Amino acid sequence: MCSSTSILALLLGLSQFCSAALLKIYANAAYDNSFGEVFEMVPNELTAAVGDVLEFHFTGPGLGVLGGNHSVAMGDFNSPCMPAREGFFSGYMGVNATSKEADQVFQVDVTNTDPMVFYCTQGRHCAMGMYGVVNGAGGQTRKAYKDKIPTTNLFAMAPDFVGGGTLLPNNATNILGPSIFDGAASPKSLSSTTALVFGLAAALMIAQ
Ligand SMILES: *[C@@H]1O[C@H](CO)[C@@H](O)[C@H](O)[C@H]1NC(C)=O
Ligand SMILES: *[C@@H]1O[C@H](CO)[C@@H](O)[C@H](O)[C@H]1NC(C)=O
Ligand SMILES: *[C@@H]1O[C@H](CO)[C@@H](O)[C@H](O)[C@H]1NC(C)=O
Ligand SMILES: [Cu+2]
Repeated sequence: MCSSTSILALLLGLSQFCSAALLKIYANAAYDNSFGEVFEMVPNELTAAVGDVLEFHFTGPGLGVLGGNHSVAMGDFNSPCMPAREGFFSGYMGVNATSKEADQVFQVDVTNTDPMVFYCTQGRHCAMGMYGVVNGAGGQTRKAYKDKIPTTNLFAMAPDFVGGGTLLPNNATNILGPSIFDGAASPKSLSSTTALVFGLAAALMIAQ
């Protein structure tokens, strides 16, 4: 229930307590010293209420460098890295190498609290970890989805439409999504050392 008009809420200045939440999710490519290349959604498990908005950001080292081109689509719990029959798709978003984000974000309205899975349709990013679940429950959790992904060689499929959400100009710059590979570690940013290592690794990959 909304409690914004309660005296306590007013006293505490919690006028936003009952307004819809804007939940930012980062489709992020990163380099982790332990795991190597990391393709992730941050966060990859979240709870959302009807009226909330999911705002997808596409982040990483930038276009032209490994992993700088992402998307988000609603998935199907029964077919990993394949689109839901009716869902949403952002289209492909190149990461701006200066801002480390794509120049647009994709907002999706939460209209129910059913479990919902989302993933990046680019290449093998989904199979490599770039997926997440909203309101996971029962047999429809991130873990259950993960267990259905056969190998890291699975190529994702994209919907044949762009829609189900709204593309907006992105006003954020220099936000590198925090890395929590597979939900294991606590959020962290790339240190400059890690970024340097990544840059070298990326340069090597491009050179190959
Ligand atoms: C981004 O990826 C899509 C799908 O692989 C591709 O069609 C598109 O050309 C890529 N965009 C850029 C700018 O490389
Ligand atoms: C990339 O980001 C920079 C810094 O925010 C911005 O000035 C520039 O216009 C962006 N590039 C494009 C193509 O939008
Ligand atoms: C960015 O700023 C513009 C201009 O104020 C606004 O129209 C747009 O909605 C903003 N984008 C987001 C994601 O809030
Ligand atoms: Cu991706």
